[in-house]
Amino acid sequence: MAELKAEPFAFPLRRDAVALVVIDMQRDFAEEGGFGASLGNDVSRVTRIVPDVKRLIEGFRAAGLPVIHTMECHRPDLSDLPPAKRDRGAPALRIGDDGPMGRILIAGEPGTAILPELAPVDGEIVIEKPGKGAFYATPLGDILKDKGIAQLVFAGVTTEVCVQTTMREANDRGYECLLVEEATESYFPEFKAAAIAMIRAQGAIVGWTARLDAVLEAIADA
Ligand code: C5J
Repeated sequence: MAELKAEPFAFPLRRDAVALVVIDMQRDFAEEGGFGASLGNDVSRVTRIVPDVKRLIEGFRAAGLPVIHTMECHRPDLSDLPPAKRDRGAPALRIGDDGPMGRILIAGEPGTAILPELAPVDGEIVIEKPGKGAFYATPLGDILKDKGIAQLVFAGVTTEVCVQTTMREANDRGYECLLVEEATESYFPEFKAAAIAMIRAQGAIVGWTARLDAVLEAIADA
């Protein structure tokens, strides 16, 4: 076991049982014309974390540790899209509509793809998820069990929606969870700060948070 400097106290890193989960680093959340922009958000906030997410992914790959990617997306026939999700709010484009990067948040469309700089390499698992949490209606739980994974390091977007939802799902399932602060982002800086505070409050009630350099150092040494 290696000690990783984290908040609210050191994370007991287990090299034999840790995986990185990169949540929804998709064009639809990071580029003009996608889902995030259609909701009126400043997507440049997401683009800015790409170099740090890349460093994290490359650190895990160099250490020979598993990297799992998720994508929020729906079937082309929308059979996994609850009307309550499609109808919510007043976006310029709804899920399933035709946009400049293809149909919004539909599996296989160009806009739904993971950003090319962060694209999965051969052998990495990609989870397509219809919900905000990555455990709901996906094989993620079974895959982690098969691989003997007990600790999850998280990156991706958005901090308070899909990242935090997945961390809470994982925490309830018994995983030790850690969020890398520079490798996650929200369209709302105050929501990112609040999510980080909520996660590590009350003695890591949802999990730990740590700086990118501390994570890279610990996984290289482990
Ligand atoms: C959202 C996500 N925010 N990946 N999705 O709708 O956080």
